[in-house]
Order: sequence, then C-alpha cells, then structure tokens
Amino acid sequence: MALDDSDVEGTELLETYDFLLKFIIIGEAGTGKSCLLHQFTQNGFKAHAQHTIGVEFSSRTIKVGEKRIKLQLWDTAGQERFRSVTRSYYRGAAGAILVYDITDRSSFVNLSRWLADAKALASPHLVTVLVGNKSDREDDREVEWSEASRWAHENDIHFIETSSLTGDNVESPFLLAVRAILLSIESGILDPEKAGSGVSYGDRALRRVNSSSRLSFGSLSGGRRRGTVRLKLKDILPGSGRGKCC
Ligand SMILES: Nc1nc2c(ncn2[C@@H]2O[C@H](COP(=O)(O)OP(=O)(O)O)[C@@H](O)[C@H]2O)c(=O)[nH]1
Ligand SMILES: [Mg+2]
Repeated sequence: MALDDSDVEGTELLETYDFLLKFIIIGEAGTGKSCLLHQFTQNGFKAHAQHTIGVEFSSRTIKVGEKRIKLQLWDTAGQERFRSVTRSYYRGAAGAILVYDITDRSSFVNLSRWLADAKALASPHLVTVLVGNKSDREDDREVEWSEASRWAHENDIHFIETSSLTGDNVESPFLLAVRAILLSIESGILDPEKAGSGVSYGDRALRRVNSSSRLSFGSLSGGRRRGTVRLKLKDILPGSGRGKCC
C-alpha cells in the first residue's frame, strides 16, 4: 500500500486540522480515479499510471471557511478481482467520489452497482459526488452531460465533469463533498464523535469544543494558497454551467 501524505507544510499542519474526513474513490478500472487523486494531491497529471492494486492511500489538508479539513483518501482498484478487498475499505467513509469515463459508456452503465455498494457499506450519511472524467476528450464522448446529470439527480447525488489530464474541475468534487459534510455536522445530522461516521475531530476542533459548545464554520469563501484550498462559491453552486457542478 502506497503511503503518500501530501501535507506540504509538514507535521505542524498534521496536528492542527479541525476535522478528519474519510473518502473513498470508486468506479470502474481505467476511468481515471488514480489520476484524479494525483491531480488533487500533487497538482499534476500522473503519466504512465499503473493499475491500482487493492487500495492506495493519500491525503490532503484543505481550508474551507475557517476550518482546516484533512481528507483521508482511499483510492480503490476498479477491477472485479479486487472487489472484496476494496469493499472492506468503504466502511465508515463520509464521502465517496464515484468516477466514470465520459468516453466509455460501460463505465457509466455500471454506476448503479457502485453506488449500491457504497450506500450499503459506508456511513449512513454518505455524501456522494458523481464525476464524469476525461472531459478533455470531447470528440470521443459516449455519455452526454445531460444524461449523467439526470442520473445523478435521480439518485440524489452531486455531479461534475473533470479532466485529470488538464486539471479542469478536479478540486470541485472534493470541495462539494466537504461542504455538504460540514453542513451535516453543523446541523447535527452527522456526529463526529460517533464511530463509523467517517468524520473525527482534529486537535484544533477539540480545543474549540472545549471552549465553546457550538461549532461555526465561518465564511465559505476565499482564494487558494500553497497546499490549501479555500472554497470558491462558483465551484460549488448549482447551475454554474456545463462541465461544472449541477
Ligand atoms: N485523456 C485523459 N486521459 C486520462 C484522464 N484521466 C486518466 N486518464 C488516462 O486513463 C487511464 C487510466 O487512468 P487511471 O487513473 O489509472 O484509472 P483508474 O484505473 O480509474 O485509477 C490512464 O491511461 C490515464 O493516463 C483524463 O482526464 N483525460
Ligand atoms: Mg487506479
């Protein structure tokens, strides 16, 4: 299992996040899951990607409003023979990034199976974002944006198209999911102290909980800094156009 912690500011940051969120990245083999994660954690396209064996782990800490959120990212192999291994990592995930390839219809047709697995095994309040990857290959498109958007709507999940090659939209699925999870915590639907919620408090939040009983997430806006992301409302608001979220 590859251990790739991409917190660029070192151990100090590791100890100062407010929440730790568990995410799984799922979908058919070859859809670009590992490349998507590589873009998100390393800011670059992973050329000559190898097939993922079982499960690989990476992480990144982002900033949303006033909160530092550490994402624990479990990249799963899409191949059938690894299914039983990867399913065991679904347990207690707070967020799922469900990936298909817009140039490969079969990866879209199988989405229901992946979603059913995730719903059955992850946190009961799992937040799922559907990602149509390889949006740079428009000429080879086999799944229309409108069809995928409709499927996402019917299944009550978010949807966005990305390109792990160009980096287009790669941060948006994670930001969308994190924001939805934070709102669930703030409204009391999700309890970070409950086992299996996929969320736990970091040192920073624990200190604040001790001094005040209510958690507030502050302003959800700002700009990107080295190693961190500030939430941009245009990235997360509905109807911001084709290739954006719906
Ligand atoms: N054109 C294009 N190719 C991609 C993109 N993302 C991944 N790939 C290619 O798709 C193949 C599978 O990628 P990989 O990340 O290993 O898929 P995984 O099996 O889902 O983890 C590789 O050859 C990548 O170079 C993308 O956004 N655009
Ligand atoms: Mg992979």
